[in-house]
Amino acid sequence: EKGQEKWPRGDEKVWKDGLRGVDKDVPEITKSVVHHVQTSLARQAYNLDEAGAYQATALSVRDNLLPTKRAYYLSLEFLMGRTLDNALLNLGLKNKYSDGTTKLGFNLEDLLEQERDAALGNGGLGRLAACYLDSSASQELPVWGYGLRYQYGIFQQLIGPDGSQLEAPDPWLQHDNPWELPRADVTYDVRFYGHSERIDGMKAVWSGGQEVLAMAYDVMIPGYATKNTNNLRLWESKPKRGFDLNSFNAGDYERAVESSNSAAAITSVLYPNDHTTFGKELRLKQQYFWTAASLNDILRRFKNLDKPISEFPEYVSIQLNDTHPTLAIPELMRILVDEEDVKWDAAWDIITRTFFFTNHTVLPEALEKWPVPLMQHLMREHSDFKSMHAGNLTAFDVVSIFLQAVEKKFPGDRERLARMSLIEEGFPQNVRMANLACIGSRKVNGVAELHSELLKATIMKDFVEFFGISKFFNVTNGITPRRWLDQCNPRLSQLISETLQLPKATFLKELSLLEGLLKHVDEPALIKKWAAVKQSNKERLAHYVETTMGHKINTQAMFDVQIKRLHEYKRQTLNIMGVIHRYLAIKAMTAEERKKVNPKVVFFAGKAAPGYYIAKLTIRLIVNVARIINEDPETKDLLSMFFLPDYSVSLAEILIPASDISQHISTAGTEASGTSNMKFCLNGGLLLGTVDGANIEIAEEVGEQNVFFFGHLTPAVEDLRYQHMYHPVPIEQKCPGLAKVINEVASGRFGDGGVYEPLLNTIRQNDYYLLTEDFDSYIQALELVDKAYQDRTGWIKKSIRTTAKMGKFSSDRAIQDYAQECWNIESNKLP
Ligand code: T68
Repeated sequence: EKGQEKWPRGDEKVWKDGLRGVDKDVPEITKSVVHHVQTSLARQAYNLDEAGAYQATALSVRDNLLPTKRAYYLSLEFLMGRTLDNALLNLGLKNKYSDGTTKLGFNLEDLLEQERDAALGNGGLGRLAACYLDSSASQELPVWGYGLRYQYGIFQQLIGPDGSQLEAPDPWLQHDNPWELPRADVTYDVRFYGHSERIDGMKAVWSGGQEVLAMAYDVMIPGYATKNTNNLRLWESKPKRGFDLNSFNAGDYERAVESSNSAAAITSVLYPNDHTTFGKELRLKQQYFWTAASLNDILRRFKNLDKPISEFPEYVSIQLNDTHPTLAIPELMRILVDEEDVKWDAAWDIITRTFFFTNHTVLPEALEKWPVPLMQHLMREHSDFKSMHAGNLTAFDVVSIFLQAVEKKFPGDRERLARMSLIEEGFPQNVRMANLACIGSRKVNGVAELHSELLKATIMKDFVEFFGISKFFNVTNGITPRRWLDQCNPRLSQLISETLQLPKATFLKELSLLEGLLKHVDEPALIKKWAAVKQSNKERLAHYVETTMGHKINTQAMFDVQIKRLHEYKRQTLNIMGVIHRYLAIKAMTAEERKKVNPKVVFFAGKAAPGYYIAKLTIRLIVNVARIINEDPETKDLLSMFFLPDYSVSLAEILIPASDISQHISTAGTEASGTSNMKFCLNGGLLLGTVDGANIEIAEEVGEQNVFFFGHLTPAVEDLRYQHMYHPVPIEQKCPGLAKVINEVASGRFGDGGVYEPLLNTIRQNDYYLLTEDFDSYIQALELVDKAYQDRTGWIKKSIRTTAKMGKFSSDRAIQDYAQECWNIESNKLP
């Protein structure tokens, strides 16, 4: 009743003890109810009414019916994009909110444009994490994400006057972020540097150094068409004490703010490098800070269950998204052995039943390694691998114990030992994170069939021989059809719903139902409507380009799109060389011949790592070639090209539905999976690609007659590289078509002649990514694409067939694979 409240209600001590979750005298029931108030309801004793108390009590009772296991997805990147539209669609409230805002004098679509992307990721790996959260919540699977709350996301890309990429910071938190809930009540201390001492020859106590505070921010992840909401917990680093008053009093202001500065620095910025490692101390600090805070949180939640620590893996599975969170393995060892009194063997057993590791690349330069001295400096305890007395083993004794086991299985095989060791010898020594992640995990997976096979045959070969094949498996990536069909292409989603006579929610949750489209593929009415949807999406893109870049686009032309991080292995260079080749060909044609040309607009977008010189040069070349050909009155109606700056999730949502054809043209064996290939195909875009990554599985689904494949296959790549190395053939001989294009660029036809030499030399010399080997078949494939596009009805049929067969690539399926193969979790669905 009003006026007579006493907060909290009941016994204050009970509430407090429950929150601490440690006092064994407090009855389990109150503890569990308080736990639900605090975590499930995110409320506190001070504002809890009866309805809330009912919810918490019911949840506590429900726990007795289903003791749920949780999976945690540890990812240094979550590329979420915008949230409002997604939340409205997932909640089924978009139309109502649209009416509501209209009544208030605002257009909902305009309001959606106000939102800034949450761009806490580089590319595929980060966006995959975001899709997986959506699928977990939508399927009511208890999967929580853990990441970092960077002050600055991926840099903003600008194009300078000379066509080069410029980088500006992305202060995405400048305005209030309504999608996060600061949790000042959820904090942990994380220690760096300092020293550790062994007490009684048993436990180590770590002290001194720098202590920083990890504070949680919770991001709600609404499931689609369900009340279920999962949580993404992002950590922010804060100074533990703020100002150091001693220094301050001594009048040394700079020293006083220093500690606060360096604590805040840990989560200040997302590292913009994909596929390279830099060995920066701050990056390692990020990794340790994040894994330590997340493990503390996971452990605290586990302790609320009051189960023996040996049962930890029965309640907790942790997925490592690449090697970035691998420090969680030694950190959990440290906690178990030094803080929880678990014996070394038992602790290692818990570890290897808890962790699962996903690898995202086989490129050698992308495999993480950290210098041993840096690790030693930063994390005293973890790198204390000298002290090997019984009962006094530390995390990195894993090295010797593991190698002893290898030696036992393969006696005398010194080379094998050296390859499998966690330590790579050298000055300094390095820790190989992939080896550590592999031996500390229950299972290891790649992200597409071919990639998983390559993993087993290359970087994990020795480990397959040691552990056996069953530790290694594949989960082909997936994408969420909520964002990548319904949200980005509402017209297509509506047309599919009408054609299948199914509510959207039905096929958006069971994507294989799209196969029902095959029955209708020959219906002229559907073909017409399908084409109209594509046309309107092309007009939307053209409108975007006109308003942002001031260029008018011929929307009757074929739209050809390549959007992804700039990287030599992804071969944007092959695409640009193909465009120049086409330009030169059209220039050489008679007016009569030109009438037969299929008009085309080529779109590029993507960021280059700020220190990746060749990738940045590629952007510069694309921009400058575009400037010439878009202004050439002879050809511009037949061929134009655009580099759209500042690629983002939101820009992808405009580009993908508008594409007729998209390019996924990596050197065979280099692209682990690719996920944008799936997004384009789901939206009825056809695929031009190499036999690589998930392209292969897409072709298996839609049939090879509906994709355009070219280029050498993976088994040939190694031999070809060997040939290039030891029996080089001049490019004029090897590939005259490409040589001609390169000479045009070198001659300065597109400006800045000399500046492109380093880029051109990567092809002329060595040609590691085999452009000279694939160029001719690439040009042939482009011709086949043109030919197919001339038959517009045939093309639309291919488009419908492609969409129809995308069921496999739903991230719902991928998450089910993980849930069953690894996590052993079930849906929390309530009756
Ligand atoms: C991508 N990797 C793969 N890495 O390249 C792509 N790396 O084939 C795959 O589809 C995708 O992962 C999802 O599995 C990345 O995106 C990174 O972004 C990255 C970031 C930091 C360090 C290393």
